[in-house]
Amino acid sequence: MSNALQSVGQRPPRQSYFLQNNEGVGVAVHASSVPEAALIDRNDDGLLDREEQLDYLEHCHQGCHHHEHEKADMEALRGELEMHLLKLPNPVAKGYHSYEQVNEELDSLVAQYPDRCEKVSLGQSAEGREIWALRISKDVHSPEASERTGFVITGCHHAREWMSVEIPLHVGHELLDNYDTDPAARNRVDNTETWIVPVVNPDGYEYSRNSDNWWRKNRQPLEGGQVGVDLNRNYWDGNPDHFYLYRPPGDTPDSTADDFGSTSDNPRSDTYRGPAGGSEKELKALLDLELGHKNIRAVLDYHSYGEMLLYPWGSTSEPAPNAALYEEIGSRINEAMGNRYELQQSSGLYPCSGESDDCHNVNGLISFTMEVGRSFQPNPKTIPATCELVGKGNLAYMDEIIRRVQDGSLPPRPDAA
Ligand code: 0X9
Ligand code: ZN
Repeated sequence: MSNALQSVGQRPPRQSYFLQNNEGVGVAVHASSVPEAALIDRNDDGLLDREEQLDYLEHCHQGCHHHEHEKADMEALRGELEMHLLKLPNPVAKGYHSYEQVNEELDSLVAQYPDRCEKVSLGQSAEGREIWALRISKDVHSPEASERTGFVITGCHHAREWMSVEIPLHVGHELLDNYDTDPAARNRVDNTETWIVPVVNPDGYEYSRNSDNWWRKNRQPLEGGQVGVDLNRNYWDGNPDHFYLYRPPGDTPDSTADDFGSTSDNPRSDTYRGPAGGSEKELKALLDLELGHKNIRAVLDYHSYGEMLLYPWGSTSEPAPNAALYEEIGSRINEAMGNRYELQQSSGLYPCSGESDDCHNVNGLISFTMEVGRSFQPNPKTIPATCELVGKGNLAYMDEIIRRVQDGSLPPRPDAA
C-alpha cells in the first residue's frame, strides 16, 4: 500500500485535473488535495477518465497488490474513488449508521434488555469521542457474567470500511432479540460475555463520512502537521519479547527504505505504523479490555473488503503453532457462510506488521480478521444480506469456541488465573 508517486515526466506538475463523472462531465480536482491524481492520469492529458480510474484501482491502489482470491466490485470502487477525488461526501453514508446513531442503537438495546446488556466506554479516541462497547451476558450485572467465556467483536479499525460497523451491530441484535425464541441464541448469551465494539475508530469514521470517504487511519495529529496512524499497524502489547510483531528486525525507525511489507514509517502513508508500538489511544482502550480480562478467549475483527477470513500470522509466512486449530475453527465459520469466503493465513494475502491478530494470538487469544463485502462502501441495500450471511459465520464462531471451552479442546491463555 505504498503511496509513492511515480514521476509524471518533465513538465511541471499540474495544479488541477478534470474528472469524468458518471454523466461524462468534467469536474475539477485539485492536485494539492489529491496527490494520487498524477498517478491516475497515466496518459498525462489532465483528464481522469473512467478507464484510468479503473486501471488505477486494478493496479495501483493500495500498493499494486492484486490478489487472486480477493473479490472486488470495480464499479462500486470507482464510484467511491470519485467521491474521494472530488472530496465530496459519499451519498450512501446516510444508509449506514453514523457514530451517533450507533450509540443510540446501543442505548435502545440496553433500554430493551437491561438485564442482558450494558453500554461500557472502553476509553476515548484522539479527538475525545467515547469508544463504546455493548457488553452482553445473562444477568450482565452479576459477578458470574465476567467469568464466562469472553468474546470481542470489533468493527471500524479502518475509517472507510463502513460495512464493518453494521455487522457487529447486527450480531448484537441477533444475540439479544432472539434470546426468548431461539435456544442457540440463549446458549450464547448464557455462556459468554460478549463485547460488541462497532466503532473502534470513531474520529476516522466521522471524518470518512463527512470529509474524505476514503480516509483509513485514526485522526491523531502527528509531528510535522500530518494526521493519523493505521490502527491495524500499531498493535504492540508492551511486552519486549513481542516487539518484533510491531517492528520486524531489519525495519528501522524513521526509514521508509526498509519498511516491512505493507507497513510504513512515513506519517503520510495510509499504513503508517505510528510513532511507537501501541501508541494510539483507541488501541490502548481495546488492549486494556482484551489482555486485561483473562476470561476473553476469542476476537473477531471486521474489515472490508474481499470476502476473506484471515488468521495469524500476518507478519511472517511461517505457520502459527496453532495454525491447524485456526483451519478447523475457520472452516466451521466459513461453512456457516456457505463457504463463500476464502480462508487463509493473512500473510499469504500480503505481509504486514503491528496487526491485531498477531498481537492477540501471541497472547493466547484466538483472533480472526474478516474482510466483508466487495468494496469499502457498498450500496446500503446490500447491508441486510451481508449482515445475514456474515452474522451466521460469527455465531458459528461463538458456538465453536463455547464448545471447545466446555470440552477442553481450546488451549488456555498462558496468563489465565
Ligand atoms: O491491511 C489490513 O490491515 C487489512 N486489510 S484492509 O484492506 N481492511 O486494510 C488486512 C490485514 C490482514 N493481515 C495481513 N494481510 N497481513
Ligand atoms: Zn481494514
